[in-house]
Amino acid sequence: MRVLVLGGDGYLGWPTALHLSEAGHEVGVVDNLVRRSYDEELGVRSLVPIEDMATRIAAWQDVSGKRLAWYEGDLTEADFVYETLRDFRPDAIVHFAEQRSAPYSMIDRSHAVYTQHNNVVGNLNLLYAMAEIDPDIHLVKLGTMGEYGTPNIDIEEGWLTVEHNGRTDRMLYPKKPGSFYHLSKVHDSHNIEFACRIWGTRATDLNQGVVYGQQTAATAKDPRLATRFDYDAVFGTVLNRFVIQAVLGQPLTVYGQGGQTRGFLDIRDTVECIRIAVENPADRGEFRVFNQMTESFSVADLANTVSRLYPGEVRIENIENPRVEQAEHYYNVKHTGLVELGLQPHLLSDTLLESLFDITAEHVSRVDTAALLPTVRWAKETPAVV
Ligand code: NAD
Ligand code: USQ
Repeated sequence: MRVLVLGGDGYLGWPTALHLSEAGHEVGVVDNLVRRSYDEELGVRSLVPIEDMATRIAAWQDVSGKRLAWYEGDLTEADFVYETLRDFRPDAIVHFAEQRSAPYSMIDRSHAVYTQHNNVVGNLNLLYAMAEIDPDIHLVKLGTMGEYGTPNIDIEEGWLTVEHNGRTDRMLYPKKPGSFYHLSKVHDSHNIEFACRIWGTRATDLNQGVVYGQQTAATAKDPRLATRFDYDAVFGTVLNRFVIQAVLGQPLTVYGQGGQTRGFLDIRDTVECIRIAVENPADRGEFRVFNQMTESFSVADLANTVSRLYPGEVRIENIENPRVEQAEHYYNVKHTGLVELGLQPHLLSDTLLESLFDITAEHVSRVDTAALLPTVRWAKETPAVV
């Protein structure tokens, strides 16, 4: 198949592009490289050094003999989106290309507006271009488990059958997200479902949990193929951060008491889930939703696991939670769709954590420890009464 990977310079997009290429697909990569400029804005960098796109693509050709097509541009510019689709003529589009940090979206008004504009407008341009150029294209869109929030009922895969006053309907599962970033994904999901309903678009929305890990079979083949590994409090995700904090001898920053529970998956499962979704397309007009996670853990469980497995001393610190989120809650998620299509999950293992300790130790001198502590707060100070 011809597969266009949007956001192909990112943490997950780059390994996915390689995985799809290795599986025999013709792959095109699209990115505006904005993720690299967030690093400059925040004064941080990936723990593992990453190459520029020209070097990455040349390295993949050296290693595999396969070419990747490269399109540099911004999805919020409609002309660029239309030209890219006309040129590459994809059978499937994997859409990772969004601002994906919850804390970044909560810095202030302008970061919230940027996040929602970037994500919602980029996705809407894409839906129009697909419908007008080739409505048969299958969109595989990265959503997030955080769209659902933490409701006090079981979380289904995207849809819920509701009985109300004696009548029944199948509705999109109600959403209660926890940041302006997570909200942008809810807006995207609604726009995609509407496009499927009115234009017959085919789409798979992958509500992915928090990803951990840094290597896949393809990226491990050459250091020039490495993907990014973020440790800072804005872009670093929780388990990756705990691993890095342990190796640095810094306290693991558990927000609050750590009773928050989330869905997680290994980066090797991310790339495989995408391959499975691409190779098993949704039907025309179908808005298909999969919950892309393999296990649930509380933040406290994760900190204790890292502390148990790290060979040195580890300190766990319960710091004031900078976010507004439920401290303790029910969490029971249905996630059978991808397993039914053949996913064989890599569950969190001692060997994976040990390999992450080694990767971190190799690059530890690149860390700026000041970037580890959270500075973005969800709550607003109450304005003074005058
Ligand atoms: P990332 O920030 O590393 O990658 C996103 C890429 O998209 C970046 O390279 C960025 O430059 C590009 N991009 C952003 N806006 C763009 C635009 N307007 N036009 C073109 N390119 C643009 O993020 P990631 O961790 O690889 O996440 C990828 C996707 O998966 C995101 O949509 C994210 O919401 C979702 N997701 C990530 C996680 C996780 O734990 N990392 C978990 C669940 C869902
Ligand atoms: N947390 C800590 N300590 C830390 C960092 C985080 O206790 O040092 C807690 C947070 O309070 C939160 C949980 O860990 O309860 C997860 O936080 P996170 O930063 O790892 O993940 P999140 O902000 O939810 O976002 C990440 C990705 C995002 C993706 C999402 C999947 O950045 O792109 O959408 O995971 S999900 O959480 O399922 O929505």
